[in-house]
Amino acid sequence: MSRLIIVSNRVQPPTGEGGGNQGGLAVALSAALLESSGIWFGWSGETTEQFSGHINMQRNYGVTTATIDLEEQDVEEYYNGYANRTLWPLFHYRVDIAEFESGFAEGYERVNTRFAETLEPLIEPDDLVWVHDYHLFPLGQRLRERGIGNRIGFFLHIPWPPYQLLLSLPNHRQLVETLFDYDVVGFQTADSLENFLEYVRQEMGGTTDGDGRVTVGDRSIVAIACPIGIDTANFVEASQSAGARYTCYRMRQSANGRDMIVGVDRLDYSKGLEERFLGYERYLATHEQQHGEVFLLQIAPPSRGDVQSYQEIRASLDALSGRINGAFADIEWVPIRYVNRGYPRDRLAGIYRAARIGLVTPLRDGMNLVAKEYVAAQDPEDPGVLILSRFAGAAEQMTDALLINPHSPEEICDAITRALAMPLEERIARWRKLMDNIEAEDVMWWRRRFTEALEKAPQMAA
Ligand code: GDG
Repeated sequence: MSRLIIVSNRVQPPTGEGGGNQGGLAVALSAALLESSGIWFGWSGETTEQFSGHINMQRNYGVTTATIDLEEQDVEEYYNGYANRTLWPLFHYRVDIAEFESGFAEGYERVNTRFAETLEPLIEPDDLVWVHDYHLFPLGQRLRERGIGNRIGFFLHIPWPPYQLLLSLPNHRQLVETLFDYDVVGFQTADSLENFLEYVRQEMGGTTDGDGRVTVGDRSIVAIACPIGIDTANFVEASQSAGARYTCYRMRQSANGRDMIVGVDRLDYSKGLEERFLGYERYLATHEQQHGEVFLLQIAPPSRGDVQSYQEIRASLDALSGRINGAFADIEWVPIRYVNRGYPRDRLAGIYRAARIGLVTPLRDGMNLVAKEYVAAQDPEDPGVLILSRFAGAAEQMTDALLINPHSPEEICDAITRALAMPLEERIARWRKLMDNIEAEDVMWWRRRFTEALEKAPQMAA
């Protein structure tokens, strides 16, 4: 087995709590690194006055991490700028809020070059290099320029936008060309893969064959749809832990016989939180007899607070939840419990299990792991119902959820009505099918599928 080098913007080494507080992705990647004695390389999250290229190597529970500090200007232009104010909105179809500043693009190029410069000496001839996500599109190209001939793969965690939308990005072609320095490029869904291929055919005159080979000029890569899963066994275990059971019990006590609907999301405009609140408001407005019988618990830990659009969505949700609670609450019942903080994984699992409905309404999402975690945490004998946006990547696999258009308050309202009335037999039948998929295509399956494709790829000459 080749040694694996994983590169991502941030690095999440194991914490030694049996994966208890580590996300599924980190658990899966750590397992792969342990097996292959690999290295996880990325930004430390810290800033330094002047970039030195100093690598901080650490070993945590058998996993080696290598991190570098960046300058404040790097963080502003590369991370807050190009990654999160240009690419993130555009790739989530929000060209209306994407910002196109040339300074951001320069910072993005500079940091990718810095990553390549510092990473290069760590790479040995037989290593597989696996680059993650939109922060690092050009990294493969920067490594090739330094003579790295190893197999290098790239996986995109967010959606790939439709061809016409991508044209609004200045220098879009330059960005897409960087993907042709990888051997394997993975997308979350068939839909994203098709959008990518459409761009390649229309804009680059490329050709595709039935085996996933994509050719432009003299360069061929393999492009695959490879949907990420969760660490299902670990999450099921977490949902049966003492912490989860206690949290579930406490939630049910505090629900006091009311049905709970749960939403868990990073506070991000792509997650459709406003639309969710509006759909629930519609439900309350049209189901007066249900007042006092149901409530929505929305957990939304803040993220990317330095970026203005994130400050705006936060203010807007504060106002909306206040308005809805003001309009409908009475002295013994509050329709929305809106919580701006995160919880440990086992407690989260207990909260999912206590909820009659998992309400997941992104306007666009690469995958959405919360939908999968909600299903994994359910009691098989009395499972809740997943309501899922058809615009989440997860909807391609999770066709037994109640699929809705999150832009329509009516569809959200009708799905809540249907879920609350759904007979046990139907709930079990739907849950079983969802669970079968989550068990079969878990995060280890995803990781194997990608690394096997990468191992099979013909090695290019340096
Ligand atoms: C990107 C893509 C893709 C949330 N609150 C708490 C908490 N979380 C955890 C969830 C879940 C993770 O964060 C969120 O994952 P998502 O998939 O829902 O969304 P993104 O953060 O946007 O992730 C996405 C993913 O990458 C993987 O490829 O699915 O489409 O956007 O695991 O549980 N975890 C804990 N406490 C919280 O309060 N412990």
